[in-house]
Amino acid sequence: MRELTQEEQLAIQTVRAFVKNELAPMAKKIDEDDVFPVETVRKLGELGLMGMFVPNEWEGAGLSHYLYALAVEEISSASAAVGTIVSAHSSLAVWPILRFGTDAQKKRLLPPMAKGEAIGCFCLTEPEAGSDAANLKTSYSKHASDGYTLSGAKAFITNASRAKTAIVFATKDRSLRHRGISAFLLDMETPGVLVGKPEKKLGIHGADSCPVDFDEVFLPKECLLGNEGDGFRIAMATLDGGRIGIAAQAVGIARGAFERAAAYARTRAQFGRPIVEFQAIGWMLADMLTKIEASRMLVLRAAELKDSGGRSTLYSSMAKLFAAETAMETATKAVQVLGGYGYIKDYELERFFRDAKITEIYEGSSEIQRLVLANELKKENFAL
Ligand code: COS
Repeated sequence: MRELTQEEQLAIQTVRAFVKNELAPMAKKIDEDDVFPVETVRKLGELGLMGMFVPNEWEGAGLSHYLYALAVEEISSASAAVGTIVSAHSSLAVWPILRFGTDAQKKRLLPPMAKGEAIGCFCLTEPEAGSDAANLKTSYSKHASDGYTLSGAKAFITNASRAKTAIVFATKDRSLRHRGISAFLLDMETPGVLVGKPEKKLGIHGADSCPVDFDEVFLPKECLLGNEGDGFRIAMATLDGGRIGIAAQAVGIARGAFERAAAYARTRAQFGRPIVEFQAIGWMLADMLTKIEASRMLVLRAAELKDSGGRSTLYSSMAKLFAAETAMETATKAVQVLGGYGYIKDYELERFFRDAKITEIYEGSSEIQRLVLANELKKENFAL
């Protein structure tokens, strides 16, 4: 972990003030309403939090991935749903444009995205292509007028109901598996794009996950992101960053749950003393604290690698795996510390418990992270 620069210190103070004064008081309502929090996201945009690592040149805040990870943790410690919205927008939609887009694409798309005026989404997952992402069916073909026609169905697309800009992955020939896949930049208002109703989910209420259908959608040739056939590698490189965002979100969820459990254990008295004095509770809290801190270190290590321009696959997957399992374990134990109070909505812990689960599932399940890690360490040049 490194020292923050003066600019980063100022930025994180801004995030903390926003979280404390505006987001935390709204978090319960966002969960209960289960509606995309338009106003909150608008404020995030005003504060530069929808374009944190976008350079000033493209009207972003020009900060590091390191600071971005800390900010997503802060946001998620109050509202995991808002953490999801920020992370999916920033890591999965803004970053691939920044990394693989042409100057013209960046100039056109990044400024409104960095200000939160245009929300982004990432259309990879399909009803029958989740973990096996290369098996996707959404297809494209060359159009007579030098563009592309896109058809197919995507599933569980975060932010889709409000998104303006989508990164869509489609294949020209399924027999080529991942080598047939290309990435496209799509305006969600294009004719033929149909966004379905947000799914009713266990947690992260307010962060919409929708089915999206493409019915012969025409895309001019300027919409291709990177080269034809590079789509799968673009998706995987993007997910290396996305997994840092979700790991940071998991640290935030774990921290939110831990803080509530620790505060309760210090004040709740049973058998004549605060329950934190009982080893069963004190040790539970000690384990939570240790794992949260270890998770944060992995997240920040991955973010540092991303800032250095290196491939962060190994650390991204370790961070996502460990932080997600820590979030689930911490939230489960935190509910246990509060007992009956942990199980009722007034105490908010049940929200953290519900929200934690998704971190073990999306942007590559824990099983997929283990698979990625096992694949990495099979490589001849593997080194920590
Ligand atoms: N960065 C850049 N390129 C990568 C990469 C990465 N992190 N990981 C893999 N690649 C490249 C490989 O180098 C290979 O390239 P070549 O064309 O040169 O051979 C190509 O991508 C295919 O890699 P691989 O053979 O490992 O692909 P698989 O089909 O076996 O899939 C997994 C690998 C399972 C890891 C991948 O499908 C995956 O991550 N699945 C989960 C998807 C996911 O997270 N979905 C959530 C969506 S958002 S909610």
